[in-house]
Amino acid sequence: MATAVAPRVFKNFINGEWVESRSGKAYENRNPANTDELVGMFVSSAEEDVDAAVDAAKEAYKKWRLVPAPKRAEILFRTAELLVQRKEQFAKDMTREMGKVLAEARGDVQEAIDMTYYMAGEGRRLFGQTTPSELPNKFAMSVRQSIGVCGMITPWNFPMAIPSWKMMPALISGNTIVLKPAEDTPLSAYHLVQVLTEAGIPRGVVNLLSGDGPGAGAPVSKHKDVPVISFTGSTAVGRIIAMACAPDFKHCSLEMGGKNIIIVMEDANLDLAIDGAIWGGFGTTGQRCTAASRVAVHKSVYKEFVSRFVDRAKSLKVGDGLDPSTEMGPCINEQQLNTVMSYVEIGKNEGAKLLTGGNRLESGPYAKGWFYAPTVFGDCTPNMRIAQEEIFGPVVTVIPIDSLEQGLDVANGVPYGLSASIYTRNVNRAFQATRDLYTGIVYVNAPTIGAETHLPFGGTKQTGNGHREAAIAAIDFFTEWKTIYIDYSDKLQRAQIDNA
Ligand code: UN1
Repeated sequence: MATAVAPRVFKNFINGEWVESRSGKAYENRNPANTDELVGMFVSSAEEDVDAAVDAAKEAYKKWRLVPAPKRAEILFRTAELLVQRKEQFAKDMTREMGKVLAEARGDVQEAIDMTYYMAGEGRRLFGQTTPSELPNKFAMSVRQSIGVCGMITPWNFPMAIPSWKMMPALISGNTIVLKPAEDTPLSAYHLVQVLTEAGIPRGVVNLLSGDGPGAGAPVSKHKDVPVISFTGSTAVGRIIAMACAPDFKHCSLEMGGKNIIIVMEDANLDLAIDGAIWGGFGTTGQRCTAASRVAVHKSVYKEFVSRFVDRAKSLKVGDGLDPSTEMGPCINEQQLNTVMSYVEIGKNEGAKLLTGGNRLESGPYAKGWFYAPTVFGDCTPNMRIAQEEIFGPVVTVIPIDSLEQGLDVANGVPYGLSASIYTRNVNRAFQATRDLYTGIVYVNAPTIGAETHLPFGGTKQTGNGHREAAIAAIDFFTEWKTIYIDYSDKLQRAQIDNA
């Protein structure tokens, strides 16, 4: 569809100014529910833009690290307040560029608000330790120190929440930022940066570059003046980033794939478990790294669970996320839709039983978007590819199990370890599961999604590399410990020797 007026071009934000990319190139950001709708043009950044952003962040760091943390916090408080004021507009823009339903987009903005207030509160804490020295007349303490320029590469599925998870702890700790948001969802990052600017973030402290991974993300991850990289995205890209960081021993936090599970025991409240499996499996069109893409169901309730779960999946209303009656939006783009379609073929070929869905939605209101029907495979075995690999779409595999022990084996028998859940009314089983599920997050009688910002977020195995986001764990990543000893004895005191 031709547009009468030239579309708006959203620029990079470098050293406190909105600037063109050096190449002058830009790309289209389109609505995944209606590709006729152009959300905006965004500049395509390359290495020279990255260099300019890093230079600005490096210069700004000299002053920002010395601003008292409670003062830095004031800017974050104002940012959170502006986000509250603009929540509705930002949520609508997010739905337009990402496709998630409006209620979820509001939740995404809310998650950024929560994180921003939380980290603002840290401005008057950032606790270290004081502890007695083993020697007389000697004082010992540890303090957190900032590190420098932090490169952030963020995904499209939580276009504002995830940038906030990285930016707010980095900022409160005294670091400066170069943010490269996903190519599909730069507008939400743009809004977040705009609000930080209005709240008074000093020039150069936050820099934003739009563009694709190879063009703009890779040069950030390799840049010699960027000692910290925080990435959320696929395990395949995470591996490339880790390798880019390795030669310089950059601090590197990776949040990657998941193949999360809901275990439904025979004593579960089935109504609750079905609600949870629908929300966990099809919320955000299954495009969460925490999505419940597997459900393991005890054989004694398997038949009933499956028939009711499939009925619910069938009745989900798919459509444009701005329509209040829509329950599930489109896939983010054509490539993601193709991935979903190819996994559905894989599932059929490996003998899984397709119980509903399995097709693209293309007619009528779906003609201009990347829509796919909510899909359920039953009678799956734990080693099928559709039960092992992350699909990142509206596809749930249901696996029958005989016992809790088998459920736990199935749960742990994947390369990922982000989130897991158990539905049971037996407290002993619930506790056993929380102990034996080897994941970063465990839920009891709740689905695999819905993490809160003041608790650590992340996973084991190929989901992560040992770091956690959110909570104080995020501060741990964006600071380094400095241990300080002050000897006021006026003589040489030798630890481990003079006190023996
Ligand atoms: C993600 O899927 O990348 O717990 C993040 C949740 C959300 C965050 C998900 N609060 O599902």
